[in-house]
Amino acid sequence: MSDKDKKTGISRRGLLGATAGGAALLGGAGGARLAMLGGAAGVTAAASATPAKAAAGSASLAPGELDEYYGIWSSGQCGELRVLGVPSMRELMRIPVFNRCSATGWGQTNESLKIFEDGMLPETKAFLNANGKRIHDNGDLHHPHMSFTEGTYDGRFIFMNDKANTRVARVRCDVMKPDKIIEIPNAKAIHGLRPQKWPRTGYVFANGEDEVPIVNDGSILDDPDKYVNFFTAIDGDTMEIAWQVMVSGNLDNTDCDYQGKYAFSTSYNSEMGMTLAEMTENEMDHVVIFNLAEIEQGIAAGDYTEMNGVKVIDGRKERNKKYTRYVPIPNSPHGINTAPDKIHVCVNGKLSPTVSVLDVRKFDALFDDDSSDPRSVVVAEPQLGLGPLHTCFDGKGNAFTTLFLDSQVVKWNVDAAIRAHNGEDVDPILQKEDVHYQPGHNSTSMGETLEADGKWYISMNKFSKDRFLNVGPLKPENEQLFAIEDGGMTLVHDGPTFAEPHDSIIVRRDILSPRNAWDRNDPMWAETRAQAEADGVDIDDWADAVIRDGDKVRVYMTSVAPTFSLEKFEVTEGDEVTVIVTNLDDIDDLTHGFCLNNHGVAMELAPQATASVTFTAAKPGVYWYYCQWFCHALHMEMRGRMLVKPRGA
Ligand code: RUQ
Ligand code: CUA
Repeated sequence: MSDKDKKTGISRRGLLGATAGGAALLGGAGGARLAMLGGAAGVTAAASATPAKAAAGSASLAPGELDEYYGIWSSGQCGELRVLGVPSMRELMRIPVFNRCSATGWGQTNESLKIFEDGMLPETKAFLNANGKRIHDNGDLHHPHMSFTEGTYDGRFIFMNDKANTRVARVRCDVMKPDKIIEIPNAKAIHGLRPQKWPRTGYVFANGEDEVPIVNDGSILDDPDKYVNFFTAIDGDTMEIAWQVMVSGNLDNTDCDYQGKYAFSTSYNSEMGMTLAEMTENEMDHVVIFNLAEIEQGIAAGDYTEMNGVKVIDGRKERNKKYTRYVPIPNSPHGINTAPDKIHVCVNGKLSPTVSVLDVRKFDALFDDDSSDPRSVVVAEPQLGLGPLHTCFDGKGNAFTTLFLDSQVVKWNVDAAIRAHNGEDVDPILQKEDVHYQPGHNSTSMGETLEADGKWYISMNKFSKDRFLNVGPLKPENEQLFAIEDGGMTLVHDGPTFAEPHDSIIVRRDILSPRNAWDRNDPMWAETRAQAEADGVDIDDWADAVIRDGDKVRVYMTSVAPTFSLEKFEVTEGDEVTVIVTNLDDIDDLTHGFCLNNHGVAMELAPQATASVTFTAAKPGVYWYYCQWFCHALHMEMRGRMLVKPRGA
């Protein structure tokens, strides 16, 4: 145990034992579940909704108590979104987005495949179809951010990037499922992503990280002059591309102001080099500032090139100082974070020990006079430590910056840094804390909004090394939660996570209120329901039907715990079979599933959902299907048979 652990003096077990946890367990969710299994299915779990009241600085909640915040987590190369409770750090949900999910059938159900396919570029779709593969079902999900209205989270959507396959997805906060997954044209490897904060989202800004030849048709490899990068603005309401800006340098992270005037991206490799040596040659890279009004006017005036159906503005360095300005920043800057004071933007130096503080009020002058010195917007550049990657804020004028190489977080005061920059003898650094180990992102509760409340700080650490039991060559990563409300930093949680706790936001719980059951007429099921109607099957009632349509068979059934409306059906070897199931149960947490033996088929059926899955009937025989989500005391009995008859028999 390290000194740090001893220092916290907070025992989670002690707190659990000292409260009325036992009573809460019986009267709360546990009790409701027992009652339901016994047949009293009308009991809901709502009785457990004791208001959360975590003592300041304590991460422990008694059983049945709810967290004060939703933590919205990315998962890096897992491609999914995760939901945690903060401060307990209990993992509440995994939401498959870019990945194929065995439990829910995401990436296999027709409804999810439609979302993947609707957002695919035509050439990707053609290529995948020609090669017998319907979708890319992996992703690298780095940056989840909620939609904003007037500078704070509005609980509508969560947007996120997929670096692996150049996509942006949107998750609906009412049902916590994706409804759009779009592939971005022209750009390659979407990395930084932020929704517009003011007046609302509005735009979702997305950075293309990897440069590509302007005409990327396989004829150009080693001609650096021909390579460019793309900054993309997506309309967050329609999820269509609004416009793109062609830039110089690899775009890394992005953020925007609280005025609705500018977006800005860090950029490494201003050299536009292809090898490591070439990429790190310059001492200075840059931040690109995008002037939103000028870009919109440029588009309206026709000052763009159309590339693959997108209006692209040329904002390359030294081409046109109307749309973009390039601010030199030392050295390969990475994270970029706007403070809740609405004024300051912190640019994290990565290979430089500095964070450069920009003042957004100085941006107008930069665009008004294109001979002005771009460095005039830098109002402080404190030396904080080695490997600064990301910064977040407490809403009280302080910033927290992760130091990757030092394995520390540094807490510092923005105003003091500005005064020091102006020659005053003050040290902006307030505190340094060790974290374990190599932190990348960090976040504070509500910290990227005007409602930053300075209560909790998360350090997302890339390495756990010796911190946990050895599980083989592949180690988990590590997350640490600090209580910061009293002005200090007290470690209250330290726990492993699977790849990769890349980034997170911490959202006050009153902002989100997801549904407990689907609306039968939700757009997610619209196409499937239309097919049922065309087939004359009323899936709103206890119904079953087997519709044969050439070699296609559509099998309809409904479910009420613990039965499917159809206990058996017959198809022929090689048929293309679509099974459509409506879960008629509308009780909280009464999810069924449909899983078919030896066909690689399974899907989730949450209350009131209608989901469907299509497969080819395998070799002749009897195949059992069953409900794979534990739903009832007779869950094991919730099953039926598919008979596959020999073709030609
Ligand atoms: S970037 S570790 Cu992909 Cu979020 Cu900074
Ligand atoms: Cu229905 Cu298990």
